[in-house]
Amino acid sequence: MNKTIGILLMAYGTPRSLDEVETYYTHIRRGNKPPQPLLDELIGRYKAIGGVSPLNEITDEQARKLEQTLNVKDSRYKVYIGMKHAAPFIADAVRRMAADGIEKAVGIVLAPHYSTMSVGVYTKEALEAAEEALMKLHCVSSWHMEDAFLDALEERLREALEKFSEEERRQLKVVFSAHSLPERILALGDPYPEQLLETSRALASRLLIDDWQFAWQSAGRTAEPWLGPDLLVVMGELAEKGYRAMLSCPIGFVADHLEVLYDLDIEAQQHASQKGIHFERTASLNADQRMIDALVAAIHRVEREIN
Ligand code: FEC
Repeated sequence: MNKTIGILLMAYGTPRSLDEVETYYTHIRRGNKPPQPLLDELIGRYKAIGGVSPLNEITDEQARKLEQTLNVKDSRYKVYIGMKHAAPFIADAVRRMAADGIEKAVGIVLAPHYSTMSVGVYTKEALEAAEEALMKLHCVSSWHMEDAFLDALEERLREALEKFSEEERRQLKVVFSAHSLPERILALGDPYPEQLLETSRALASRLLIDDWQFAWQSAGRTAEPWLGPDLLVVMGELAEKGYRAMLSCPIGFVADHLEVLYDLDIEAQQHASQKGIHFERTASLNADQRMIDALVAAIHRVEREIN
């Protein structure tokens, strides 16, 4: 029997060049080509962050460190990357594991909070592929309250608070955020909003932050209603209330990518300067060792549950 445990590390994926943006966007839209103005706008956002997103490189680094950390005590783990919207796709990674003779695997998504429309989609694809390949696969559903994850974010918040003057800190709003989703998830009793609030409350309580709120960001460009309030709307309201300082902490994301480097660092930053607000954001976790430790803890939790 093959004793190697496969780890399916699932990530969003990003185009590797501007030429791949159309194929990528078409995949996100479930095979529907984007209208030209939307495609041009998306290409413009990638150009604004330097042409490509660093997401694939960060995912590779996270995978390398995860395998290294898992194998410190017991070298029986092999990490495979499977992506939602770019190659290697999730099902390809599962098939590669099976071809390598892996019989048992644990899957985890590089997104800490569970939603049927995000993590649920990754895990469904992975489980279907595993069933076809006759491989045993169990997936972590969420890891938003792992101590190591909260420790890493706590440190990022402390560092970012230092960027404000003492006077600014007297009236500063901390805004936790995550990717918005269509409002219809609420009718499904989706745990996503509550899990995000759990992480926000835990961090606020660790840092004794009273003045905080949660906002949604990066809503899709579709006709249906998306969860709000949107971060930019919140910023406008804060300016009207006399706030001059805002610290953004995008707890739903673990890496630097378009939704952070464009939506926060460019779009929200421009909005803030128009509103007279000093805007900062917490640095992304990327391949921070505590982030990796959080993944390891969540993987071991699932292993204990299945053994
Ligand atoms: O850096 C990069 O190139 C990739 C950045 C990226 C991340 C990301 C994470 C999440 N998304 C989630 C949900 C949706 C839904 C739609 C949607 C659309 C896009 C588009 C781009 C994009 N997303 Fe994404 N997302 C990233 C990039 N996302 C580009 C298309 C243009 C646009 O709307 O901005 C709407 C799909 C539809 O049209 O039907 C829904 C969620 C996450 C966080 C969890 C995760 O990482 O999986 C949820 C990173």
